[in-house]
Amino acid sequence: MADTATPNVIRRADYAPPAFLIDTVALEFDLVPERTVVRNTMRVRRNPDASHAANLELMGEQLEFVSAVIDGAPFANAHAHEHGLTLDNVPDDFELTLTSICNPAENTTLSGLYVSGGNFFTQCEAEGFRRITYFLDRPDVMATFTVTLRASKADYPVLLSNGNLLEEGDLPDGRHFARWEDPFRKPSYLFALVAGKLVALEERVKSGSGKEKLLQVWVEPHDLDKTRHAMDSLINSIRWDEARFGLELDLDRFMIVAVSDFNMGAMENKGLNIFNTKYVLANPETATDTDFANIEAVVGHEYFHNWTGNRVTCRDWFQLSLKEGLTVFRDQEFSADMAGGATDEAARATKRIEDVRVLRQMQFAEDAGPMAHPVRPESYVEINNFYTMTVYEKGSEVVRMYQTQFGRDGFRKGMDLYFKRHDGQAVTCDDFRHALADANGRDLAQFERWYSQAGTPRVSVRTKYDAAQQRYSVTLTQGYGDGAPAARETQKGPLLIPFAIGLIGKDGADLPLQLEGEAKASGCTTRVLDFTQTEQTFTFVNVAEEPLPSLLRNFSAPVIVEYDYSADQLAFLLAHDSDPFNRWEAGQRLATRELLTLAGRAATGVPLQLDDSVVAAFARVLTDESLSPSFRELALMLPSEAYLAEQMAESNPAAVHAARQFVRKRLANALRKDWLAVYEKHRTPGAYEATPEASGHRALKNLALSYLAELDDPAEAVRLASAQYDAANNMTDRSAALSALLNAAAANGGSVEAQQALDDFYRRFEKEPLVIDKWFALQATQRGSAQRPVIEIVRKLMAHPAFNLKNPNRARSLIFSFCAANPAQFHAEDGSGYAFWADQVIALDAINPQVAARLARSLELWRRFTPTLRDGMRAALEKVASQVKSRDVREIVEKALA
Ligand code: B3K
Ligand code: ZN
Repeated sequence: MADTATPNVIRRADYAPPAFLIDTVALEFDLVPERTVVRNTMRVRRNPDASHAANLELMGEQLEFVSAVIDGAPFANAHAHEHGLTLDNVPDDFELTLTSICNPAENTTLSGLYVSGGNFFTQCEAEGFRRITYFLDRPDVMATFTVTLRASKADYPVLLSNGNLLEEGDLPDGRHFARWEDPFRKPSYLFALVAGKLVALEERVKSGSGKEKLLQVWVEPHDLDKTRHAMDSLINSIRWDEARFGLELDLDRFMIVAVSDFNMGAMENKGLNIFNTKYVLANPETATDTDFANIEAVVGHEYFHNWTGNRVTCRDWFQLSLKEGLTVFRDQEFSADMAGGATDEAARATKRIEDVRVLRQMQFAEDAGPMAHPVRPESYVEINNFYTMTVYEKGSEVVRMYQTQFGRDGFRKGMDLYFKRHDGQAVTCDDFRHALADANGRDLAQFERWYSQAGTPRVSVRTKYDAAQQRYSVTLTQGYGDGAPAARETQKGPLLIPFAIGLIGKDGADLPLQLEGEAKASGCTTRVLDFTQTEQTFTFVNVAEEPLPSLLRNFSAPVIVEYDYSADQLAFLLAHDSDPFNRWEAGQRLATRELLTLAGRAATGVPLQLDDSVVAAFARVLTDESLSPSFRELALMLPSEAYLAEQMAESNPAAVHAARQFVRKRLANALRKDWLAVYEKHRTPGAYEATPEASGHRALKNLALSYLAELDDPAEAVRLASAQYDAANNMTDRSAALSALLNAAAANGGSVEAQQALDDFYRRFEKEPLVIDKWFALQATQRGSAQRPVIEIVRKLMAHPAFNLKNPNRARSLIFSFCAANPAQFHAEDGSGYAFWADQVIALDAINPQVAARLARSLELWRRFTPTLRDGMRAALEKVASQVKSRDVREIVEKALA
């Protein structure tokens, strides 16, 4: 994969198989924080399927080379350099032993081998293994690994690596060892080791075929009381993958280890998943319902990778969505099944709505900016920058579209064929598509464009009813609108869009559907149209009355639908659509339209007003006890400020904030009695229950509280919130109460109640880092006011003794929360937010480029903002560009400024 024209750009088109293969790897570690010696013995041979190369080029970074031995004899022709090790004129098939030294104690990048809280951990995906030893560190080189760990027994009593434990024992000088073997071939990015003072919650379960499996969740001793939920989630994941996909756990032992310094959520290393503590540790006092749900999803996600990612892996990193899109789809389906089984459509819809909301807010925005790329990117500078919403979330939507077309059974057939063909291989997105196509006897050539075209497709819809003929025609047109410039380059032709549609009659019930040419109505009231041309008309016959179309039901494709609904029609859909997703969608469209109109007015100083009919539509949802509480909560939550700002011709965060606040206040004051009634009715007294039902009640109740905190006279809300804060037996209620107190006090520059609660919260949870993260985040995302801008609070908190820039969770809780989740305050006209951003990106760049690059992305849409803000953002980006050191951040800011 050599560079071509532009230096440092890696291109998909340049893929070439490796000149050498490595069949076995035996690693020996002498673990010492400042100086770990790694001995790496590999069986190497020429790749019969690659062109000849005389020299073996191994990747290596930040390593001190000690020695190379080939077939037992010292090898003099080995040259270490900045990017690795070159061995000149090597034999065709040989044993190579390399010795090198690394410094885990000083490794603040959290990539490779590093120390956190006095324990050793690794993170190798994507290219961290080369920071541990010299290697062909690319996913199409797969080997079996044995690993010997040696360390001080007192300091590192637990020694873990992938696979099965072969032996362990004592060594002289207070040291001990453990030897592990992973029987499955794997790429280096799936290697892991852990060493330290840890304890485990253990369970033994029988897998589908009756084999006993040891499951362990390893944590620091004081966290053992927060492991039950992760263990339950793991057991549920194992059961689910057996039931839904016939996939069984293939190792005798499966371990999860929690670490508090971690760049992302978790990592699927074979048999030894390493997790950010945030996605493992939970009990009712410290974790919210959202945390519980996230843990279930991430535990599932990493476990499901064992088949989709590990048994079948990626040929190269351009294929990342092969494992990530597919595994996100699997974890979404898992969570939906856990919430609603296969049949409770309303409960499943809750999960679907949440996922689509994330996609639209984050992935659509990515598509509209300088980082827009296809699900299978064509090029990158730093692969870690491509673990994106597009690869993950849009990739998941692409996988979901196979299931939408073929049904669950057809999708399962495709998966079975995929494993039958590719188990043990490193393959491509095309291989996956071919398996799905072949198993279902369908030509999916056109579907390939979903992998190669960047940008969010737009589908505009025109409808016509012919009363005399009882025909209803739906004309769909697809395109990309203006799109981002980066996206336009890759657009080649129309997509195959599975477009789900229903027709609703005047009474609110679905009409039977019969397409022209069909003998009779199909019996289903939702049809998935095969929309394959730039413009295509679908005609329904025997349509007795003029229907209202319910478009893109359950969000059957990741597109933007343009259709001219009237406000009354949206209110009607919100009240009647049988598709729960579209019911929610109608409310969001209604709210978005009103909010954008209001934001336009706010931007030009025109007084704001909201039509009573909109208030009435929301009131109906609020008071409709036949709807599930979790659905009501989602339907009553207004689109986020970031999403709204992105919909404006020129993003104006202040105007969006003013508009959204105006509507929240209006809904709060107009429906005060209803909010209060809902607040009372949905309390969940007694012991905390982590069920979807109970969490739905809490969500709705706490939404009510947040609206009540908007009342012109918030005294009653403050009383309720204070009482809820004091009485809470769970973090969901306690943090919601604290948030309500902070926001109720914002207009007055703070309140005694809010400050007391904040102080209490800190004291109560001082020893729980994940809760202290919440304490920082709540303050960073709170509403501000002219006399009390949040930037000042954030700056003060940066100096708090509990703040630590080196810990990614802590950096995210304060800095990212402010820069990415408090748009109205971050985008202050005076540019103070941008100056802060630049300082933090530069500071993080020197510590941890991956985390810095994530933060850097929060200004990438700068061109879409109002002129003053645009200038401020450009200046900040230029400042970072002039000082940046890492390839990671450089790629982001250069693309943004290009
Ligand atoms: N595969 C990892 C992500 C690795 C990110 C490297 N920068 C976690 C996951 O998606 O499951
Ligand atoms: Zn993943």
